[in-house]
Amino acid sequence: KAAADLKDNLFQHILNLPISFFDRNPVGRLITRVESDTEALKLLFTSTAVVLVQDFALLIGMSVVMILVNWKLYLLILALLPPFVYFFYWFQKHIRPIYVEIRRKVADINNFINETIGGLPVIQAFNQEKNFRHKMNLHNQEKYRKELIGMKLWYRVWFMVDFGEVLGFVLLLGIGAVWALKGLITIGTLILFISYIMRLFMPLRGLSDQLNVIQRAFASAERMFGILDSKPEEPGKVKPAITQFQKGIVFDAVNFAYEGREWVLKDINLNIKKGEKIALVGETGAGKTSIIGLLLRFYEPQLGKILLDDYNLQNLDKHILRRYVGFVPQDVILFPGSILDNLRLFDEAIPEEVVYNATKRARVHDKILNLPDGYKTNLIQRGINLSQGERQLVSFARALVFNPEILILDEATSSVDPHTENLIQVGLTELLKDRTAIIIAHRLATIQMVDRIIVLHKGSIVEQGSHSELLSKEGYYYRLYRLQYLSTLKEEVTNDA
Ligand code: DCP
Ligand code: MG
Repeated sequence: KAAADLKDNLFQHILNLPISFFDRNPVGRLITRVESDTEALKLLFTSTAVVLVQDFALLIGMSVVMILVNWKLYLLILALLPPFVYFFYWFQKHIRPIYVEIRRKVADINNFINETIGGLPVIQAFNQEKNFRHKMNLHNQEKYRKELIGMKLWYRVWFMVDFGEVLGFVLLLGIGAVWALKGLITIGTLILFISYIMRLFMPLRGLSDQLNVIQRAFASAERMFGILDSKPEEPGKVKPAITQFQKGIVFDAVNFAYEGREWVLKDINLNIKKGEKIALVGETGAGKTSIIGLLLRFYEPQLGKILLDDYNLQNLDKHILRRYVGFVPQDVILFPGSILDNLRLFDEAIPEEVVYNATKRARVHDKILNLPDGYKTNLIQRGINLSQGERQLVSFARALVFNPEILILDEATSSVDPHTENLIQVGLTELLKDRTAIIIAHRLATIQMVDRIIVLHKGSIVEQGSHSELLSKEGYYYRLYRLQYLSTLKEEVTNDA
């Protein structure tokens, strides 16, 4: 129960960690923490704790008998104890960091396997299986080397216990025999002590065995607490009484960088009124997705502030913020479960009718019905049993299911064929009538219906205005548009030819 609770706690903690945490901690490692590290702790509680109590009771019981029979002889044996205590102390001090490293290596290996298998199509297509096998081998060897160091330390302890047993035996036999000859003790006492000392070392050996498990468990615990200690996202304190998005979103002199690297967004000032539809355009890496990451509070800006209806996002309860927002991420994210589960994110309170309504708007309803199990079709491995475009449409429909006031589309339909995209455009215009929307698109033809186009260049806003305004300016947007327009024209010409 304790292990299951711990697993549950860890998982729930991870669910609430800020997205930036996952830039630093690869998934495979976290899986190791949640799954196998908790198991190591479980072992400590299930087997070790019981054995420890047993061994300890045996030690105490035998000590009592020995003291009662002959305390002087007992003291003699007790003299062996300090070096043991010291040795155990020495052992645990040296073994812990090694076990911590072994756990880290295990996590790295799990992560490597995870990411390699995920990328298998690329590895096989380029015939590079042997490189990955070699890399895996390196990981394994490193772990093996660490295990070996631990093992050697461990054998020293074993050796020490064995040696102690023999030493105790010799001492007893030597001194005890002399005492017995002198008549200080009886032969019976001597025999009792000799048989006891052998039994005394059994729990001690057991104890040192357990010490191994304990140290491994502590190493695992240390790694787990590393996660539990990482701060979950500040939830934000302000819970506004009004549950209605009223005014708009304001970016006020926002500057942002990932993890102390160079600025990705520089002095962003942006005022999006409620009901307004804006588009973010700009070349790859300009910072479009980053702006959205800030708005959803996946990341916090280092300078400046973002306001939603006069509430500083930093203080606003993140759940309230996110209730307003429907988000279609640039990379489609699907979960193991049916398409229906994916569309409503396992929230069974959402009626199926609402879901169908959304999928019809996203032009994916018929496509889903054509699948062998329709809406019950199980998505495996992040939806590899769907086409890229179908996945995008499901992701898009999901945002519509949640019927958000603010819709954020990050390249939501980039893999969808032009015909379907056109149909979606028509549906979207109608759908967005009373909503606020932020749309990122590389294909400029798809964003001409928005109220305002924001052009980003290297993290700064360089131009903004409507499609026709920006064209007449003959600046960045004009050049972007001409490039795309010309290339489509060329295509048509070659096709006609
Ligand atoms: N970046 C980073 N760490 C992350 C994500 C991004 O350091 N976790 C950097 C890489 C980019 C810059 O931030 O140079 C801007 O990234 P964006 O994702 O905001 O770029 P765009 O969305 O504009 O690019 P694209 O059109 O390719 O999606
Ligand atoms: Mg992007």
